[in-house]
Amino acid sequence: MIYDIEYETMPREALEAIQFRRLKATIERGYASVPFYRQKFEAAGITPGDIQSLDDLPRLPFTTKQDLRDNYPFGMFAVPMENVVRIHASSGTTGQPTVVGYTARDVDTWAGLMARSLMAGGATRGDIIHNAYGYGLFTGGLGAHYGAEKLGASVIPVSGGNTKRQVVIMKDFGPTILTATPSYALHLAEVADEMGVSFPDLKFKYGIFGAEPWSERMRDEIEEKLGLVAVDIYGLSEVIGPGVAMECYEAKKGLHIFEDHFIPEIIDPQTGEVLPYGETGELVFTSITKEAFPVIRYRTRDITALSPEPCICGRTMVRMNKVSGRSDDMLIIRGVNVFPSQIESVLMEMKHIEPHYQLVVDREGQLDILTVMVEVSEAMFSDEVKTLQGMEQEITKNIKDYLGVSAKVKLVEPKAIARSQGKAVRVIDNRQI
Ligand code: DLL
Repeated sequence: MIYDIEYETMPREALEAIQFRRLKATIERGYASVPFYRQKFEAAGITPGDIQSLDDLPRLPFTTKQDLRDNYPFGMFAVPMENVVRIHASSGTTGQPTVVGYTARDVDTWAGLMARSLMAGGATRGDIIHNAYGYGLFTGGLGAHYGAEKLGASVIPVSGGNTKRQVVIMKDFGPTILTATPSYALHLAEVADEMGVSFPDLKFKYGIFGAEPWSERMRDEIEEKLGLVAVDIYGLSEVIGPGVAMECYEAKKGLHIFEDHFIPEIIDPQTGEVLPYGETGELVFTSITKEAFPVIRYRTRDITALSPEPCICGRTMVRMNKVSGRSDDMLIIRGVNVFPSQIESVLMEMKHIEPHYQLVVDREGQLDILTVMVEVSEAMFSDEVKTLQGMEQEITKNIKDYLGVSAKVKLVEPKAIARSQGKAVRVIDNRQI
């Protein structure tokens, strides 16, 4: 029995009453146990007693990634170390890693959330879950693993890498659910193909993919190549790991946020002002049940919008749109803002293009130069150079027409772009060097 499931269809008022009670407790504990929060509150002239309703949440100061870094490694923990049973860390591609901790109860909460996520994504206790998220400091592997066990499914803890061996396991064990990053899922299918294994003929029904942005067009591509239903899962280490929000397989349209544990807000990233439903901005989360590492108004830097529209699955929890990218991944090319996922959408519209691409940004003088490297199908590449040139021009035109950005397009041979076992590296920004 997965506890907490009743929250998913609760009337708004009842849910908000629970949220407020939990929020109060989190704020009081954060204030009492984490010097950082006390100082921040004091500087803002606010005490926990000033928070009288959910509407008062925006009065609290934000917490940023930099704040977590300043308190590296354990300065944000709200419980003594003897109560911490697990430590994870985010990869820290843009600086010092962020370290997060869990009490035994937090691990249990997280497992419950992941079980609920897997269920929303189509998994049942009768399923065999091939878990190709990386195990280790990254939260993907262990997060999905504990959730699968909590659900009562059978989990294969295969992690990322050893791709050929994974294909053999998939063929022999007959897993029915695949959990992986979308880019690694595509790589699995590609290697299967090289080994003469038809991926769509395997037993997979659902793929639960996340940890990196992927466009709707990429979803179509994956569903076709892998022969499964692809659903999106979202989360971040600072908030708990995967299992913060999840698409339902019924609608596949927006991710239900587990609001009995996390309160979402969308803010204008420039002014910090809270934006209404439907407007796109930066996602902010307050955790309301975590013990070891509570976050209060944490700025995720992820860009999305919230929708309270009822869903055909019956869940009443607010949905967030697919994350288009992080504000720090946004490229500003000669004044035009563009996310890699938007370029992905344009590329995936075209025939003979493979779902493997990389964006290279250089600076020549004062000008930013964007080069889009994308693989084309084998047949195309062996064709005449003239055809390739025509295709490059067509992609350049489409990118300009749809996104307003001038890009150089370079078609490359199949498998020319490095494959990743976890999150794909979509952007190489040479401007920072
Ligand atoms: O990526 C947790 C996770 C694991 C989520 C497995 C889903 C599946 P971090 O390594 O801390 O945690 O990275 C979090 O990844 O702020 C987003 O920018 C991005 N991200 C995560 N899920 C999605 C998604 C895990 N579904 C950061 N769509 C987040 C787009 C995502 N971006």
